[in-house]
Amino acid sequence: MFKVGYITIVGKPNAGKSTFINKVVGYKVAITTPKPQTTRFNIKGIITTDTSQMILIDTPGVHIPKDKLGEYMMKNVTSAINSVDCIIYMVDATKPKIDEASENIIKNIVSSNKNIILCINKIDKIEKSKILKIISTYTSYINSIGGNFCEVVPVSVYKNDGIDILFRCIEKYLPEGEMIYSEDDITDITEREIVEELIREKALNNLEEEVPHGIKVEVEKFKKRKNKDKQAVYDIDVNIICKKNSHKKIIIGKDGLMLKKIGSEARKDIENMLDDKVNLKLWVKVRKDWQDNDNYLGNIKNKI
Ligand SMILES: Nc1nc2c(ncn2[C@@H]2O[C@H](COP(=O)(O)OP(=O)(O)OP(=O)(O)O)[C@@H](O)[C@H]2O)c(=O)[nH]1
Ligand SMILES: [Mg+2]
Repeated sequence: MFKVGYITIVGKPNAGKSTFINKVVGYKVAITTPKPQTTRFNIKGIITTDTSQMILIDTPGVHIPKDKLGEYMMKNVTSAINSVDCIIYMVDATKPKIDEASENIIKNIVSSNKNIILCINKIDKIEKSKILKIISTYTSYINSIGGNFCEVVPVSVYKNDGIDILFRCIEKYLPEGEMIYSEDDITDITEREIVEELIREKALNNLEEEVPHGIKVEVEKFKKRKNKDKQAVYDIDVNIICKKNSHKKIIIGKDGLMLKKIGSEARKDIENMLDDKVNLKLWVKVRKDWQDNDNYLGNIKNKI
């Protein structure tokens, strides 16, 4: 009785969705930062065991879009909700208030008629006695709009606490079937895309306020060659696109130091992933209003 199915993880920005997917897949398929709105498109993490194949979909944090980029991000979420067997609704235990954004997410997932698991993350940061109150607040709300959670699982992704229970819960709601992906597959994101995402992660970590949220990273060249010592080297050329000249200045930094920092942090992670040396070149370009221009949003649109 092998089980196989799709599970999507939805929630507000910063709930820990991408951290969760990386932890359970055992590989960094999605970037994570302390800043909200890190993830921009759906990323699959595939877990195959003796009893099941779970295809988990990490989605962008739900927010009110300000531009086309935001609209496509939210369309990624809607399409993930409607194409799965089970939904994990992830809530940050340190920010348990049900606000308008939470209400909208809950209404949306209830109207999809799927099995919904409430997963309360970051319980390492709160007193255990508070968990029951959070559960009852969310359960009362979903019941008041005619829905219900089929399971409720408090977890700490950091401490690996509750994850095995969550997995057993998910399996219950998956249909029987044959494997969709091969046993070795862990994700659908390509190496090129991971490179772009890793550079964006370093930009988010090093730059303040709206600057990193206004950038897009595009790999222009991604080529493997042998150097004179016959060692493999990747030549990777990348454009960091931002929307204003003033942002470009900040990204480059005084004497180019900020760009160097972003580049050297990203290079380390990229070398780790590719397991070879990397020659990384970064250029910063200004494209006004790229966030509202379909020509620059293709990769995010294609994930819907
Ligand atoms: N204390 C604690 N922090 C966590 C836990 N899981 C994730 N975090 C932190 O929460 C922050 C947000 O994590 P992400 O995984 O990027 O959150 P996300 O839900 O994917 O956010 P978006 O992509 O913006 O929607 C990061 O700083 C994580 O390190 C946890 O179990 N405990
Ligand atoms: Mg994320």
